[in-house]
Amino acid sequence: MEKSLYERDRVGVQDCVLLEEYMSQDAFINNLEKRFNHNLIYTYIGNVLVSINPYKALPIYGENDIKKYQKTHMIENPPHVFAIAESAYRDMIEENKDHCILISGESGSGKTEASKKVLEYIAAVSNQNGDAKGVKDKLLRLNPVLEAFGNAKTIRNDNSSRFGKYMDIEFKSMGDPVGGNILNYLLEKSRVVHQNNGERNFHIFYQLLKGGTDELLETLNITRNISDYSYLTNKDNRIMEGISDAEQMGEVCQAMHVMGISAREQGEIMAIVASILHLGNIEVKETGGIAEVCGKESLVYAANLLGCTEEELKLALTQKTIHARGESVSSPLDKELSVYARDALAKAIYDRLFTWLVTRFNESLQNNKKGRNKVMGILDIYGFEIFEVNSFEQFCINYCNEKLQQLFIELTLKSEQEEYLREGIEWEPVEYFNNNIIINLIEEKHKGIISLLDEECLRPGDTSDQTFLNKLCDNLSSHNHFISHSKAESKMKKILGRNDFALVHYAGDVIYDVNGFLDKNNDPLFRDLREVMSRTCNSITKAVFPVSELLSKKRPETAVTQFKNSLNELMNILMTKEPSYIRCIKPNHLKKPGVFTRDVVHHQVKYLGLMENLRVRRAGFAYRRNYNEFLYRYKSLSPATWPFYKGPSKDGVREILAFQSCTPDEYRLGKTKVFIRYAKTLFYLEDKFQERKHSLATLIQSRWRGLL
Ligand code: AD9
Ligand code: MG
Repeated sequence: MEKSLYERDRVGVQDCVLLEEYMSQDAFINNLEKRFNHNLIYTYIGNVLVSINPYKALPIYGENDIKKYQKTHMIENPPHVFAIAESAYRDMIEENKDHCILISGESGSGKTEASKKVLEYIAAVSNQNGDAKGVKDKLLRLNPVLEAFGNAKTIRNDNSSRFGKYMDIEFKSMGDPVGGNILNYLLEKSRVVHQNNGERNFHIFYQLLKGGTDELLETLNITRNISDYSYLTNKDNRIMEGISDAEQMGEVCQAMHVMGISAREQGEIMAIVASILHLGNIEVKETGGIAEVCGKESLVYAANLLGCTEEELKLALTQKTIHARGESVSSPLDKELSVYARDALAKAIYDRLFTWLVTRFNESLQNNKKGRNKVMGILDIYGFEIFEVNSFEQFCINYCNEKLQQLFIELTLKSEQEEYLREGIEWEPVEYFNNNIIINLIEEKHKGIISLLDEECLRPGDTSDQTFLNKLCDNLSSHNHFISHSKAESKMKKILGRNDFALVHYAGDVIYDVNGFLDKNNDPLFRDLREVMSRTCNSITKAVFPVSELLSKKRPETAVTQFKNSLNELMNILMTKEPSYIRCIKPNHLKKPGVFTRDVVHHQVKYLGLMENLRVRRAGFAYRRNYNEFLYRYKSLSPATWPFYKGPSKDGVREILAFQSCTPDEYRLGKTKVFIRYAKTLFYLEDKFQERKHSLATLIQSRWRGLL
């Protein structure tokens, strides 16, 4: 176990801001590795927590650990996710400020686990007299349901969240939780109909098949056999080691019950889940270019469960009706379009069911008491992604990370600036890379990538992913952060295909393949299907396909515009709060404990912008401390303050620094705090302090011996 903030050789430095080798990425990673090898998975960069996934259960989250962090300051204990939670929670109550904890990192790095630890900590330390038990119970029960419907096994993580989540917890002034609200982002709905090798569909499908009662399965006309369902059997690896789908089904149902979802509603939810499995089994054949549903059984089951007639569903899956000037004309679909329509329906139903669940949870968590409460937000959102092939989803995710990076820089600089102002210290400009230029490239009105994509999606006539790419190249070629095939330098040209464009993100270059951009952005669901769904007897399906949507003359917003708007709303929410950051890193791609692969970590340090973090944090003053605290620790370092000192603490600190020959360049004296510019100054003082402590201890011992 670590002893002090300053212990730095054996187990590395707890706060990288104090690393002596200025800015070296290698030194930074060495430090993380040293600590990881001692099971010290947490390290600070100032008040940013870096967390490395240990891939094993560490005994650091027990009741005693919670107690250890309760009512303490961050510097009093070793770095920990509890320290971040404590500091945000305490500051929220004492300073009456809204807080948010922003968790980022690549898939499998431990974001969701960290968010759960924050929740558990808050639940443990708040409202210990128990009258908010109901709300706390709900907050803790949310995750199993959200994970059942929103998580899946991927090659990177057996329990990968396939959606972004921002959750607000509301507190009364004394710090008791009274409610909450969740915002969900961009569920990866394509997983409902297709999974890559070694991956699974969303957990709930397997949980239902393995854990549903015989009676339920009979009602839903489903078997326990995963291989009976084409949406579940595209690939291998269906059974997840160590996790029991059957057991989790029980937990999910119980959690839904606690969240106020009635037995009838739960029945409807499971009917929808099963109907999707049946939809996937509907086979389509083609005669003379006209699609025809074959194998009626699945069609009948799906229609029954959704609450429409078999005929209605069949027609909507095989034809398209165009309404114009009061008349409607139907034309048959070919097989390809019909399969496309079927899959689009499955995806849409699932996606809307997920949002319905979130809405229901929000109703259940709503705090009806009037009055302004304080809020703590937790953001568990996808980190920067760069795959072999990067598509529309990576574009959205990386755009989101650009926004979060911008927010980080703005908020950090803002809070630095405010602190300097408060302390009466002259503001010294910090050099950093401002990623506004990339955000503008993506979201600028009329000229940015999003506008150009929407334009191409809404433009009548012959449009395709290729025409979109041409449009990007025509409009953006001169932009420094946009690389087209024709503009690419020879090295890049080799890897940049004809369907690709590249963006120079703050975290590095990413090549995007335009294939599928238009379709994913338009996300069409034929009107015939929407109409049928709006008339179903399953009240959830009916509610999530409202008639008003059919009547509306307005074109629905494209996927990217919806995402942009919801991100901007999120930024506005976050801007008003005091942020804390948890940056998660996975130490290897093998999901194994004890393995620290430098290359793998290096890559993430880059994509998380951690060196940029460090630079911004260290640009001004590496270290700051209250006069009283500083004096208390170092008073033995000057004859003016040792052994007794009664004057103002600021003067005492000045005496200490002068006696230790610190130059004016090394520090500033603010109104309540001393600011130390370099880590080396602090280490110098600390070494002196340790020496002095040692010699004082020896002196006292020898006096005692003399007395004896
Ligand atoms: V994804 O973007 O949703 O795919 P996350 O959320 O970053 O991803 P997650 O929290 O799900 O990753 O962690 C992945 C797995 O690592 C967990 O299922 C645990 O098995 C393991 N993990 C993560 N953090 C810890 C920890 N602090 N202690 C022990 C951990 N195991
Ligand atoms: Mg997750």
